[in-house]
Amino acid sequence: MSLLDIYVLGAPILRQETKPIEEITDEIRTLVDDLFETMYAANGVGLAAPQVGRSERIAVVDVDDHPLVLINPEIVLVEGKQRGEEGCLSVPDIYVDVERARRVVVRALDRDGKPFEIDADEYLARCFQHEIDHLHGRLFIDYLSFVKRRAALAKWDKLRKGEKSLTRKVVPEGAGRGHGRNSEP
Ligand code: K1U
Ligand code: ZN
Repeated sequence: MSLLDIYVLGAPILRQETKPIEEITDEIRTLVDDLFETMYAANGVGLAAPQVGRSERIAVVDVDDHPLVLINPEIVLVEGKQRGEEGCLSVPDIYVDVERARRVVVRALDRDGKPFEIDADEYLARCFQHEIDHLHGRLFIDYLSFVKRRAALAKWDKLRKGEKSLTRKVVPEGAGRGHGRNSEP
């Protein structure tokens, strides 16, 4: 398994449509394993293939110690609304309130290519919507009003301090401070 670099806001791959998976090969299973390893090391609850520079329609999610692989996922039912805070491993240290559906039903293939459906609400539903958006080139900041989006982008530019690289290395726990809400100042 490998720890992959994460592409950050500004990388064209984050705005591209992904390609559906036709066949689950060993290469796809390796990508799934690498996505999990990278997501856990980055303290995330989800990660989608474009975030590691790949164009396959695959995401992984782990909310409450329940790892899930989503291959070619589709949202087949949406219901209600919820508002809550979101972060993104491709836009580290920016947290904003986003309105999402409260409940979604997602249809996908698992890592063996077996179809399944999952009915999710609240935080898991939010996570699915965030990850499936990544697979269609959408980012959480796209849901902000003009003013809030401009403020988020100004903060991002300030945090970047002229950094040119469109990828970031994930520093595993214990090897550095890392990113995230609970990181030390
Ligand atoms: O796709 C990603 O960028 C991962 C992202 C998913 C996500 C976060 C919050 C709401 C919906 C979807 C993250 O995991 S960012 C990390 C984060 O904000 C977080 C990590 C652990 C617990 C709570 C939040
Ligand atoms: Zn994200």
